[in-house]
Formats: sequence, structure tokens, C-alpha cells
Amino acid sequence: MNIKDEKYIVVAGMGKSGLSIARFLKACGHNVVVTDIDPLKKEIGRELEKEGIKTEIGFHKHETFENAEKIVTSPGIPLDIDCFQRARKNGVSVTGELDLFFEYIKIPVIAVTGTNGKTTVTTMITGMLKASGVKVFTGGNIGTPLVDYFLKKEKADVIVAEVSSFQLDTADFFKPDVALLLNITQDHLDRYHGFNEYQASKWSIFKNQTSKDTAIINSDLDMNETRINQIKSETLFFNLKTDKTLSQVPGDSVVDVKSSTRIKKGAVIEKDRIVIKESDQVIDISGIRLKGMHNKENIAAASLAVLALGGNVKGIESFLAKFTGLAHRIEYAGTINNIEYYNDSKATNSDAVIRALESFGNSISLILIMGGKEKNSDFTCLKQVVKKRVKKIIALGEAKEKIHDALGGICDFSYADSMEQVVDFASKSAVMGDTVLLSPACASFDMYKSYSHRGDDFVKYVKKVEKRLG
Ligand code: UMA
Repeated sequence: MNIKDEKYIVVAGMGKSGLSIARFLKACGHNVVVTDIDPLKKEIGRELEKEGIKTEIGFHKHETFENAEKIVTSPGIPLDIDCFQRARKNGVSVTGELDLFFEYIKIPVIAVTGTNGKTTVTTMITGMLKASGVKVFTGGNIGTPLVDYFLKKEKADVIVAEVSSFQLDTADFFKPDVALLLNITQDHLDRYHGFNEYQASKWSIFKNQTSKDTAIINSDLDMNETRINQIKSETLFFNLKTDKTLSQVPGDSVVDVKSSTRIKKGAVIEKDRIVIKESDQVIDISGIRLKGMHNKENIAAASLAVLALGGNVKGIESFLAKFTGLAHRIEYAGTINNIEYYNDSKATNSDAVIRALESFGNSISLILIMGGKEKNSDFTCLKQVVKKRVKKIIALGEAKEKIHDALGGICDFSYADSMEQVVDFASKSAVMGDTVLLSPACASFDMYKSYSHRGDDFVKYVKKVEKRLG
């Protein structure tokens, strides 16, 4: 293909998304140029070339972007890079996987966003629907690109998509039949110009919905009437407060909007059950094997979505009876000298760490391992919960000094240089009754490929010391 003469689409990035998008566009009959700044992508590039996809690897060439029909980008690439800015000036649009997927998908889509809990809720919805007899394809930020649904020629009744704010930022037309917003707390402030911009990105999941669609929102979210009134879909809330549940939540933050006529439908979370208000359906959660209030919220949100798209209470309960949670989310890692170790490597922001710490008992008995790649995060919001539950912090990675500045004065504190040293320090510091928790509040990319790579490394050293010391 001579890119000067022919129409072509540029796919930016050759990670998981970019590779699938490029192959899908090629299968749809487009000329495709895929480009990645990382020279190490050359080998996979050769495979793509054999499939008839042109590659530009190790650099981004302005001319290629400026003359494209359109650009489909990967979510991890910032939207303000020079090539995109210049291409836009030339009238070339920069879009993402969600719009591409939406153009072709013909079956209902459930989309889940929020700062924390996305993957858990996506997994819950998938399991609950399957247990209700519904055939599901699951993809998105969870790790399987959505366009793989077409590439693998799967046949499903419903798509369950985990969507990140990065993906929403390039979605102009994406319209999920059911959209969930689980929570919003500070994250990715290295990419957004402030918290407001990040919040707006999350709320945009509802922007194209119509009265035929369903929005599912956490009633504890900081929202105003304008934001709620802009939503055109049927709006359901989870975490609805009744007199009974309000008394369980002192300092409740929904007071401002509780009087809103729209915040009344949805799910109430009680101690052992979730009550769906308008249908009087009740989900028994007395036997769940998940820790923490946040998991009850996740179940309530997932249940509303499942009931909105053909699932049933029996399916929801039978899934919950077996579900023990996901890897790297407060996952049991081992026991050394009678001290339990937990891997919560997926906690890449402060709010996730607060939730994890709140899932353990009320005494000051946790040895908390934090640190990793800095995301312009504010760790001072952890002060209160650390004071109540954490005995010692062991910090590693790029952010360790910043963590020390924020939390060093509250509890015992030490620095470590490697995960091996972290586990060594923890095993020497912990005494009977303590618990060791890796819950980093940071991304992993300063030392690891991903949060799962980091979690696996932690578990590896826990197992090693467990074997040595028993
Ligand atoms: N790159 C360029 N030019 C640049 C910058 C990067 O070419 O200027 C290249 C990199 O060299 C790399 C590629 O772009 O090869 C990476 O693209 P990517 O970061 O989008 O990675 P993917 O492998 O495509 O993974 C993405 C999501 N990654 C991000 O959003 C950062 C994955 O979410 C998702 O699972 C996957 O698509 C499938 O949909 C991960 C994530 O960290 C889990 N998400 C964030 C989160 O959950 O907080 C949002």
C-alpha cells in the first residue's frame, strides 16, 4: 500500500487493544497502518505485516497521522500527544475502541465504570448472568479487547464491558443499554487536568443513553441535580438509604440530593440482604465469602444490572454462593509464623487502600506495604484509617518518599528496595495477631509490567519464606 494515494486508518499503540483493533479493521476491509513508539514491538510488527497490516514501529510519523482517514487510539496513549494535535488540525478525528465496537454490535451492552471495583462488578455480572442462563461475552478494560467478540466470532446474548475513563474519553457515540457508575475518587491525576475533568469523564458513560436504557449509580456519589437531570435513561441507585440503613452510616454524604425525586429507585443494602425496592425482590447475602462493605455495594450494583437485562435472583444467589473474589484483590497469599499475608496489588489508588484497610478488624494490627509509580496522588487522605488500623508501613518504589511525607509520622515506617526485602522486613516485624497486606495505592509500572506481575512477585516471596519458616 502506498499511504500517499490510498485511504487508510491509523491504529495507535500495539498493546492488547491496538493489535485487536488493527486486525478487526483489516478484517472489515480497511487499509490499516499500526504504529508504536516502542522499538521492541518489531517482532509482533512482522506478524502484522504478513497479515497485510502496515506498521511503523519505534516512532510516530506526523505525516502518517495527518493524512489518515481517522485514527483509532489505544486507551493508554495520552490524547494530547503532538501527532494527535496536528492530525486534528488537519481534520482527522481521534477515536477509540468503544465507538468502533458500538458501530458493529447488535446485542445489548452492559458497561461498568468507576474508580474501583470495575473488574469485580464486571466479573459478578458475568457470573450472575451465566448462572441465570444468559450467554455472555465479557471484555474491555478487564483485559480482553471488545472487538475480540467479532474476531472470535462468538455468539452471546449480552456483552459485559468494563470501561475505563481513558476509553470513555474517545467515545462520542457509545451507548450502553445498561451503564453503571460505581464510585469516583482521585485517580489518574497525571493524565487529567484536575479531579473535575476525571469526574466528567466517568459521568460521560451516560451521555448517549435514552429513556429506553438504564443507568445504575451509587447513591453515595458526590452528585448534583444538574448531573442527575442530564441523564435521560431510567435511573436506579444502589446503596439507597432507608431510616434503618441510614443509622448504620453516620456522616452519610448523600444528604444534599437525598430529597431528589429521582433518587428513590434501586437497591437497599441491609446487613444480610439486598432489597430491590420497586420489585420487592430480595437477594440473600448472608453466606457471601467476600470481605468489606464495598463488596456488598458491588453485589447490589451488579444485581441491578443483571435484573435489568434478563437475569434472575436464583442465578444471582447461586453465583454468590461460589464466588470467593478475584486475584490481587485482598487475596490470601499465605501464612508465615501464623501471620496471614494478603495480596491487594490491584489497589492502585488511595481509595482502594481505604476500602481494603476497612475490610480488616478494628485493631491496630496491619503491616501495610505501599508504593510504586507516582500518579500525582494525595496520600494524606489515608491518615485517618492508617492511624486506626496500621502498625507499620513498608514503602517501596518511586512514590516511597511521598508516602513517607504523608504518613510517616503516624506509624512505624521503613523503606525497602525490592519485593524480596519487603517480605523479609514484614516477616521480621509481624507478631502474633498481625496481618500483612500489600495494598500499594500506586501503579506498578516503575518496577513491574502490571499490577498482577507485582502481586505475583509478592506471593512468590511470601511462599518462599512460608516454605522456609513454615
Ligand atoms: N504507545 C505509543 N505511543 C505513545 C504511548 C504509548 O505507541 O505515545 C504504545 C506503547 O508503547 C504500548 C501501547 O501504546 O505498546 C500501549 O497501549 P495501552 O497502554 O493502551 O495498552 P493495552 O495493552 O492496549 O491495554 C489497554 C488498557 N491499558 C490502559 O488503559 C493503560 C488495559 O487496561 C486494557 O485491559 C486493554 O487495553 C484491553 O482493553 C489496563 C489499565 O491499566 C488494565 N487500565 C487503567 C486502569 O484500570 O486504571 C485505565
